[in-house]
Amino acid sequence: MRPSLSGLLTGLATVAALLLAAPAAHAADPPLRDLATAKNKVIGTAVTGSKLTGTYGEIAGREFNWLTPGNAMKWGSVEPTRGNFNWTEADQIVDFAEAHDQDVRGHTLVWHSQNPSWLDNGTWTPAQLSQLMNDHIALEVGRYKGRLAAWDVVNEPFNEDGTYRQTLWYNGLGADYIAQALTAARAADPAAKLYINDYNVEGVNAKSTALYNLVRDLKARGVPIDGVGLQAHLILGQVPSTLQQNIQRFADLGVDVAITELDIRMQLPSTAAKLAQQRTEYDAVVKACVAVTRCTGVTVWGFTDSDSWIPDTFPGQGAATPYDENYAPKPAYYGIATALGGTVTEPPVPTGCSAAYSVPNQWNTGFTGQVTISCAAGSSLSSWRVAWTFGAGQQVGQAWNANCVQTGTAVSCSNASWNGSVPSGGSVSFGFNGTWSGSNPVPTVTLG
Ligand code: 9MR
Repeated sequence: MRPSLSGLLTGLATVAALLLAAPAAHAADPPLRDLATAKNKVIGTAVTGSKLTGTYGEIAGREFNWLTPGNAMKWGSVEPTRGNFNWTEADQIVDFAEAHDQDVRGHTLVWHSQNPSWLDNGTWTPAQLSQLMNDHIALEVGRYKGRLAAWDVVNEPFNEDGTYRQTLWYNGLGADYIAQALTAARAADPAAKLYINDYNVEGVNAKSTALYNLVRDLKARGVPIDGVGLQAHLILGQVPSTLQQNIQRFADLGVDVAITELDIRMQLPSTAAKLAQQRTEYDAVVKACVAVTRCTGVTVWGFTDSDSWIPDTFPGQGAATPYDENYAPKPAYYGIATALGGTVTEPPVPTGCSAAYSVPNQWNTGFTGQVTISCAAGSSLSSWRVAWTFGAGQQVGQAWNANCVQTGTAVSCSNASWNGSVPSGGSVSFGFNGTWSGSNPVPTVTLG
């Protein structure tokens, strides 16, 4: 179907607006990791190993100087059946980190969740349990000895009221499993910083006070404990007012503090107002860490909304991370940047329609490209064409949801018969397979 003349004119008008308002292809300059380093802090993200390529890998490497494997180092991932190990994803992440001059936080050794079923379902005497735990720590920490900066040795040991969580470990070994685990980890890698990590311990409350008392007692006994991880899975509008005070009281015990899993979730759909509030709250959390010398830094639990655990676990909620699903930095990104002392040039509030290019997947000589055409409130399109130049020899192959042609280095993709219309506040995506060699830089796309 051919677009109508009036549709074309609307399209042209919105494209003209886009040219004035298109967000910068790259976020802040300098990247977050440089800002953090200047403040003597680190900025990290949880990552999925298989995604560390294309745009995801580019952002993870450029913006962050710490990585935490989101799942790859958990017991259930590395030893799914007893005695059979799978280190593929964990190794991939550690290799990526070393290639990008990043540190790695190992996550996590002793937890009640994501254990292999052979472990959860086994019947163990205390002696066997202790042996299993110590062997696991010796093996996993030993494997990465000298390569990891820190380990979340014990994860989530407390209930909300500050009592110990009844777990495989607590029920079998008593509260002393924590001291045992820390001691085993220190023996396996004396250089790694050893942490206890928990959630809902960001403010001063019963749970964080239990953690505080535990750390104080472990220190008094000479048990190796270097730090406390405050996960910080927060809800929009509910950042604890005592966050900085709480960080400070742990620091005063003589341990480091890290914010290890920051995200700030909201009820969907996200709106400009909610995203602005989220920015303020990201800024406040990072500032609370910057304000305390022994707060080492902040790790976000996934940097893009497309790699966040929130929508699966809390249906109807999401938009919790600093980048949107198409890898565009959100206001929250600028909140982090400014809290780290950056003076960022922010893109203007989007108006009109724009096109964003990303590489969701890349392998040997092939890749998948994705382009999303989005219209801000008040603008719409009835047909579209996106063009770019492939400057590094890339070649478009099969496309879906668009008709693409490449002439020399010039690529032009126009809407399919069914997706020319992009409503106000809506978006349309298309994808293609391509080939590359040498490098595969992201081109600048124009919507026209
Ligand atoms: O991000 C992780 C997600 O992919 C897993 O499905 C989930 C299972 O519990 O674990 C997530 O990470 C958790 C982290 O390991 C410990 N703190 C809470 C995190 C969110 O559940």
